[in-house]
Amino acid sequence: MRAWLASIARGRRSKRPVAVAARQVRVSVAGGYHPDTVRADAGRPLRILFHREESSTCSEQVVFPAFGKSATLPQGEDVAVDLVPVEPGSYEFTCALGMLRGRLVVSPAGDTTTGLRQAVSRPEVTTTSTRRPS
Ligand SMILES: [Cu+2]
Repeated sequence: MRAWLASIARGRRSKRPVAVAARQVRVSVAGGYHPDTVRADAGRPLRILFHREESSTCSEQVVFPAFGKSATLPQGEDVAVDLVPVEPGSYEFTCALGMLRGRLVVSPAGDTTTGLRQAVSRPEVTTTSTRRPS
């Protein structure tokens, strides 16, 4: 049954590979990253648009070590960093020398409850309404 469901899920995904729109997030850079936490879903393309609002050379580079990606951020320009996070988890992004720090938090695929998960996982919120009357 599990394998069957998994094969259906796989089939659906391979039939419509472009159905998942990229999530786009803007991050401004000025003495740090604002916001400093970016959320993403595993398997869903992510575009982070960095906008550096300062001339300090400290923040001229942004590096995503876990993804082998980096970008130069000219002052006052939008620079896109495109990623496809595969594994759920928490990943750091930093300036070239690691002084400025941000975080990319990747939720498991199909998890649409990002940000609500804490509330949902509380026992008193767990619903019993899906249980069939016997
Ligand atoms: Cu720096």
